[in-house]
This record gives sequence, C-alpha cells and structure tokens, in this order.
Amino acid sequence: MDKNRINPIFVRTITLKNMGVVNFEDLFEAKLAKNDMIEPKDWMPENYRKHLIRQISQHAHSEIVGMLPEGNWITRAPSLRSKLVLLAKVQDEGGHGLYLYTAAESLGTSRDEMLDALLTGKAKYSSIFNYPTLTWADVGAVGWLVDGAAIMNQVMLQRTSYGPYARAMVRICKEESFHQRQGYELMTHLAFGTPAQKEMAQDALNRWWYPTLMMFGPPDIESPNSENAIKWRIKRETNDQLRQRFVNQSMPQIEYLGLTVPDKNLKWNEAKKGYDFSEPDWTEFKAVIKGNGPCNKERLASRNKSHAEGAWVREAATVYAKKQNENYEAA
Ligand code: BYC
Repeated sequence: MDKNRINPIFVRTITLKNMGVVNFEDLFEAKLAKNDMIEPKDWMPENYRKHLIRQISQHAHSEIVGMLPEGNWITRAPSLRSKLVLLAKVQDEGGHGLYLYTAAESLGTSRDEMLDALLTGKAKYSSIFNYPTLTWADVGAVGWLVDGAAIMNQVMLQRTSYGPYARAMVRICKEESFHQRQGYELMTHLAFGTPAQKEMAQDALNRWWYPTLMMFGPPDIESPNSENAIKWRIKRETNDQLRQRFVNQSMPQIEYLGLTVPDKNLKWNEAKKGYDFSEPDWTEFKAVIKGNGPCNKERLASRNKSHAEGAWVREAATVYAKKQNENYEAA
C-alpha cells in the first residue's frame, strides 16, 4: 500500500495552503452548504456513505425487479408496435439498474454483495413490484402511474448531493419520461376505446392507485431515514410532499381519460391548493416490504432463476477479461 496515500476514514484534518488546518467534516459540510456535489474520493461521514449504499442499491434492485411485471407482457403485446415499445422500455429499466449499481460501487460496496442481498431476500426493493400485472391495461397503468411516481421522486434526485447518483439520475429521468408517456398513450387508447377496454383501464387504475401512493414511502412522521436524507441533501423533498404533488398532478390526467380514482374522500381543497385524499393501507405496505406481498416470492424466485442461468455468461466474461489483461500486460 502507498504510505503517502491519505486514508480518509482515519485522517480527520488536512493542511491547506490558504486555509491552514481544516477538518474534513467541515469541508464536507461546506460543500453541502454550497450545493456542491460530494464525489467518490471526497471524505464523507460513514453514515452518509451507508445511507447512500442503502438507498442506491435498493433503487437499483427496484429497476431490475421492476423489469418483471411488464416483462411478462412482452410476448402477449397486441401489436408489433406495442411489443417494440415495451421491449425498449423494459430494456431501459435494466440499464437504469446497471448505472445505479455502478454508482453504489463507487461508495465501496461490490456488485456481488448487493446482488447477494437481493437474491437472498435481505435487501428491499420498491413495494410496487410485488403486485401482479393481470391485464394489458396494467402495462399502461404501470408506465403512466408507476413511472410517473418514479419521476416525481427522481427529479429531485438529479440534484442529490452524491455526484455519481445525481448524474445517473439525469439520464434515468429522461428515459422515465418516455416511459410515462408510453403508459399514458396506452391508457388513452383503452379509455377512449370500446366499453370493455374502458372498463379494463378503470380496473387497472383501481388496483394500481394505492400501491402507487405507497411508492413514496411511509408518512413523514414514520420515516426514520428522512431526517438525515434531508440534512445531507440526499432527498430534497419529503415522502408526503412528493405524494401530494403526485396526486395533484395525476388528477387532471385521470379526468381527461374519463376515469375515476377509487377514493371517496378525494376532493380539491382550495385552502391548500391541492387534493385531500385517503392514505393507502399502511399495514399492507408493511407486509409487502417484509416479503409478504402478492408476488414477493415469485419475483425473488424469478431473479434467482435468471441469476443461476446467467452464471456461464459471468464466468465467460471473467475469463475473457483475465485473458485481455494478460495480453495487455504481455504486450
Ligand atoms: N418500497 O425512512 P423511509 C422505478 C422502506 S423503481 C419498499 O421513508 P427513505 C421503476 C425504506 O427503504 C422506483 N421499501 O426511507 C423501475 C426504509 O427501510 P430501510 C424506485 C420502502 O429511504 C422499473 C423504510 O421503508 N425508486 O422507477 O428515506 C419500472 C422506511 O422508509 C418503500 C427509488 O428507489 C417502498 N415504496 O425513503 C418502472 C428512489 N418506501 O432501508 C419504474 C430512491 C420506503 O431503512 N429512493 N421503504 O430498511 C428513495 O427516494 C427513498 O429510498 C424512498 C424511501 C422514498 C423510496
């Protein structure tokens, strides 16, 4: 090991030409205060690093597991055009997972550790992907509502304090925006189609509404991670703020489709310039994130099967990389 290399975990201060002795933590705080990004080689508090690994790896897992519910419909898409669009969308989600795993790796964890946590059921991923996609309308509802909720949450993450995460989110948001439009387009065709198609669209909205509201996480008073996330500028808005904005933004779209929300309490509140609405069933949410949702077992089994079937690809890639390295060193 290079003796002159600073190990940021043990060294707490640095002497700078114009500033004298400076504490790393003060530098970190000063960067946050100036809205500067924290980069992989910067000093950072251990809890900040752990918080990011938790959130980014969960986010990556969500993208990868999120390929499954819609992936189920690729072979059953009703036209060549819709099949191509859905294929592209699902493939994008795989790409998002890869950018995010790479961002998490820059914090000192490994792909193997993260995948192991996912495949053994230790790691969380978004609750939403433990619900089944029963009809073709669900593909529309997922694109429109689920990707719509994802964008609502992810726009702020483009300005999150950790550089690699923020930069990954810029591209992800652009692609999510296309996903949301493809979902809404699909719902438009159904909602303005035959009575049976409209009924299918309404049924999908009925089933996906509350699970989508759960995506934003528990209410702020029950969100243990929010305080640090806001303090460190990892999250810039709270779970409840984003959930409220999502409802406000979705209502005109739902009304345009001529559909209704399965919530008798939903009404415009002029005083707060937003909608009042019923909370999702938080008992159900807790059960789903503990592994007891409608599809948790199926999703994990599916990921484990793919991982096992892909073993030969990983082995071949490792041998190939080793050979390339040897050739490079020999040259
Ligand atoms: N599902 O203190 P809280 C997508 C957990 S994928 C499961 O509020 P935080 C897409 C939370 O992890 C979209 N677990 O946490 C892909 C924590 O447990 P731990 C995914 C949830 O982190 C394919 C505990 O509950 N987006 O776009 O401050 C196709 C307490 O919560 C959920 C992201 O991952 C949930 N819904 O806030 C289509 C965005 N909610 O870890 C679309 C990045 C909470 O302490 N993540 N939990 O054991 C975030 O912004 C935040 O992590 C969350 C939660 C808002 C999700």
